[in-house]
Amino acid sequence: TKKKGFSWSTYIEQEKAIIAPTKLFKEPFPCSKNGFKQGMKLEGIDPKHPSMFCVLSVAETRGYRVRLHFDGYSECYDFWLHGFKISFDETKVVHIKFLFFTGFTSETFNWGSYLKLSKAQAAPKHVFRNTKFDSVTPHGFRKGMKLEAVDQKNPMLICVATIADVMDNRFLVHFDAWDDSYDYWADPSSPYLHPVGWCQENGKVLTPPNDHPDPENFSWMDYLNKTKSVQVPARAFKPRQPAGFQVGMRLETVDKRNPTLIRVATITEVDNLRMRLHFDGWSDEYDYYVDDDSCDIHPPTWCVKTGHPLQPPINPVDLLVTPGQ
Ligand code: MLY
Repeated sequence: TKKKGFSWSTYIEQEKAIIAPTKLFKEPFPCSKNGFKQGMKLEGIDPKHPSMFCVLSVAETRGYRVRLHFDGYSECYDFWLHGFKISFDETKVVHIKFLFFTGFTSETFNWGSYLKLSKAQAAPKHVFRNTKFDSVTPHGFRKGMKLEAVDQKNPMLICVATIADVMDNRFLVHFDAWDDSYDYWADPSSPYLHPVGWCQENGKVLTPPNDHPDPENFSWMDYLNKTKSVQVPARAFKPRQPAGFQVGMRLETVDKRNPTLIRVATITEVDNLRMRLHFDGWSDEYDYYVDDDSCDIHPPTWCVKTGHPLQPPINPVDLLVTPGQ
């Protein structure tokens, strides 16, 4: 028998389910075409090492998604992004820290000669999201300022942190006296950031800098004095509210284990700003948690509208092997 294409309307009717309303998604449907083409080169942040800006090539495009490759590295580090998530700032060339092809170091690297040498085209400016749009409101986060931040690699920990870099409306959070592998980019709406003194006020344990001589008796006042630094002003923090997703809503979501694929999923738990996603028809062991502003979740029909394949739900019955066959 020939398989028919997946249809959201049929599926919803059959399952008596509800779809997640488009308005709940941070970036619902792109309003322009994806302009990235295979082979184009650009600068980007390494998602596994966010303090590093790297030279990338577009390896593949799928509808509005782009697979990016680190020049000079194995394909196993490739990662997927949405076209409109890729921002651009030409002044950031100076940030390239991590180059690995013969002939260049981060000091001698020069886009002009690199493009000539590799006979490649730079991704033109107009295909990037206009980051200036995001940077209209000035905010109180400045380089060197201190704050209390959740370590996203160890989410139970709230730690002493510093703003290490600022780019448009985003800034890099670094944990004091730790290496930069825990760094991450955030904006003022992040729920993971708090002003100095927040832990104490809220009865939470604050993890002091890794090299603190007397971790039991950490004092912000002494530390700010000693490091001659100031805190991020409390008014600069603008933590976002839950988007309003509810248990049972259906959506399209990237399969974490195989990010090439987007699947039909159901929200099975909502906990403030986080939710648990279940892939329809699959075992619970593949469920995973996302923030409700994740760029890996999309409203139903996103794939068909942006020209990306959608993996339909599997019928658990299809997985059972009939004895004797
Ligand atoms: N010992 C653990 C936790 C490290 C926490 C680092 N944070 C505070 C930046 C580890 O090494 O993974």
